[in-house]
Amino acid sequence: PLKAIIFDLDGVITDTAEYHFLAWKALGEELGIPFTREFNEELKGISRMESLEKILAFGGKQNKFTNQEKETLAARKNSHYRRLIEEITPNDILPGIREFITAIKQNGIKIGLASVSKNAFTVINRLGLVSEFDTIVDAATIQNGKPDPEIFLRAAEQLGINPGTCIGIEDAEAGVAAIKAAGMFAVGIGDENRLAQADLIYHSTTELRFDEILNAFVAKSN
Ligand code: G16
Ligand code: MG
Repeated sequence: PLKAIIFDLDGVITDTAEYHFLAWKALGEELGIPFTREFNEELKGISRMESLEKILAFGGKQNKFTNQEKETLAARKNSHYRRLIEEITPNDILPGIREFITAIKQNGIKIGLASVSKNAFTVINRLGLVSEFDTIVDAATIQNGKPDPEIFLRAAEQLGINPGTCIGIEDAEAGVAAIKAAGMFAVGIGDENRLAQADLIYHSTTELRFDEILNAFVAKSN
């Protein structure tokens, strides 16, 4: 039986995926590395340092910086990102998410957060959603970013339940891969080609329907 729904944050609950994009794009411009939205898709759900490595490799500059310089570059991106998230209010919760959370709770299902962002708590707090979550995984305690299943497995462990009783919701290819590797049912939000590994795909958060997702979960478990 279904016991919990575990959410990704950026791009699912709120559009901070856009802010990560803008902050990395600004850093890319400073470094002379042109940045496209298409390339940005590969960064979604990927940790800060790994994202920087991918960007440097994309620009052919992977060997141009010392580790200390890389730390400085990552910190610069983060301060830009933090300026952008200061403006977040509860109005920035993506459409359909509040109703979806209400439906989950009415059905007695637990809610978890599995974001690899070290800024996740700040964002959830600014959205006014902290009390909605039964568990929030602290990204600082995670060794391996998505697509490794660690963060989803940790969320299930913190809830004291089996991963097979969980549904994960993600907008990133790496995130859907992490959910599947954790042995959970995956709901993807976005492009069906990119998220083909998901068990159920919606184009946008407005389409999320608890009953439909539950039926698909039950059908797959049988
Ligand atoms: C998020 C984003 C990534 C970001 C990562 C680390 O993960 O999708 O773009 O690089 O967190 O964020 P920070 O630099 O704030 O620690 P998720 O898991 O919420 O999609
Ligand atoms: Mg995401």
